[in-house]
Amino acid sequence: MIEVMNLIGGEFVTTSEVFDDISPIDNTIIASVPRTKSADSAVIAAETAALSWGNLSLIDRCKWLDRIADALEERIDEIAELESLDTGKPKKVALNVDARRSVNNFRFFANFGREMKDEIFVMKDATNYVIRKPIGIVGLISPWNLPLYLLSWKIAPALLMGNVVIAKPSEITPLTAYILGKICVDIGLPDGVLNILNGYGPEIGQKIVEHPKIKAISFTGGTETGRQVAATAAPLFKKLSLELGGKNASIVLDDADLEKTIPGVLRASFLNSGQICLCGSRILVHSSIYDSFISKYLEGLKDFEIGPVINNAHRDKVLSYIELAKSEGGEIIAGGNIIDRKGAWIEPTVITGLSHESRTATEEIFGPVVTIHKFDSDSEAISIANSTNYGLAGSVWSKSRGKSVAEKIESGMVWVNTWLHRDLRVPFGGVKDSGVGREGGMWSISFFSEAVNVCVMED
Ligand code: TXE
Repeated sequence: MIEVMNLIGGEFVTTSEVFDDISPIDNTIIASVPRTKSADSAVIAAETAALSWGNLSLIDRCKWLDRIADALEERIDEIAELESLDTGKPKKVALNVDARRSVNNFRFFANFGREMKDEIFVMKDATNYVIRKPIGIVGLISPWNLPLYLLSWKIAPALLMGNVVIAKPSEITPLTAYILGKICVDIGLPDGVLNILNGYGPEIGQKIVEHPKIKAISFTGGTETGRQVAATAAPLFKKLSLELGGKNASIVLDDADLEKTIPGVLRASFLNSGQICLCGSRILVHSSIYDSFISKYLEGLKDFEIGPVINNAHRDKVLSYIELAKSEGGEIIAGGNIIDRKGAWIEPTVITGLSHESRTATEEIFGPVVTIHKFDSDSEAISIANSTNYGLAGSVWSKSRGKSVAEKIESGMVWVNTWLHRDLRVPFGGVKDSGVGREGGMWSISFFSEAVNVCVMED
């Protein structure tokens, strides 16, 4: 059994009380996790490190990100193994999505830092120099679905811009953050630059958000939790980035190439057992190709490999939505049942016949469940896609009209004839109940720094 420890000021420490980390694969206890209730010692450690880390040159911090990336890459199989153990996702998904993209997050921001240009604005009689200063101590809080991938997405730019970090991984998936901490200590990252606190969200997560010396919060998680985080942080005037839930539409227009569309829409439906906020949990199909789409989609589903969902409680939440769908008049055309094996396994489930205004089709389920709806025109598809309180992502599948439809979707990101194809320079985030702010490329640089303008009058 793994004993997860907190990382505070370069030391691995635990707490008097610990709790179990349960594997979703077979419900065995795989680790013990510190139930941390105070952020004070991490804040002191971070404060001690802040000045020297912030005074390093940008280039020196880029080199540190490279060192972290290299060290992660050396242990990439171990990281993938632990991520698969902690989340239940298939090992190859843990390797190719979670572990590789975590390494890439550090490498990307190292290179991005080296290529950043000075921001200078020249007037006829003066010159403006934009300087980006560290914020100081930043709190980074991440969810259980892509544990290291989403936490590294925050840690890399935060460190790059000279901040010191207090990171709080999900209590459900603490293992890879712990490994990251060990790797950072092994390569000699200065003490207190990266601190990792484990524990329950409403306890240590809340403590991080409310701590007066933690000046920015980057949060990824559920919309209701995001609301709580915002309510705590806003009156303290903390910088806040919220990446929340989604109920994204995969829109299949009448001219879509189904040979390419079906695999893409299936992947958007069930990758990571549907536990990615970017997943396409609503599939909108033009009525003229609906029957052909359904038969090809169900055929393709037979070969789609998924893992369990994160735990039994979440499995039961997903099941409750399948029951809700039936009560709302939905027809289960595939799946719908628990898979009879140890762990939190549930069949990939496809539901038709529901109103797009039903609760099943408008509330986030965050599991292997999709609803499929017909439409007769592009404008109707756009209206249905925009009809939920969420606005995170989406995809449009069409030979000729993808971009023009995509531009009318109320969300932060839309893919055309692909899905989850990521260029880390682009803005990532959502609108409405899917969050506030953007991260990625310059958007991360901007969030994790305080821009100061120095205007120099020419003599
Ligand atoms: O979220 P939770 P989960 C969303 C996804 C789904 C959810 C699943 O759509 O809704 O996240 O992740 C901590 N103060 N996204 O269930 O419960 C908690 O300990 C401070 C969107 O983990 O919100 C955990 O570390 N922190 C996303 C983290 O918040 C608190 C991509 C998230 O927990 C807290 C991935 C509190 N009061 C998932 N309560 C996107 N948009 O990119 C809990 N936490």
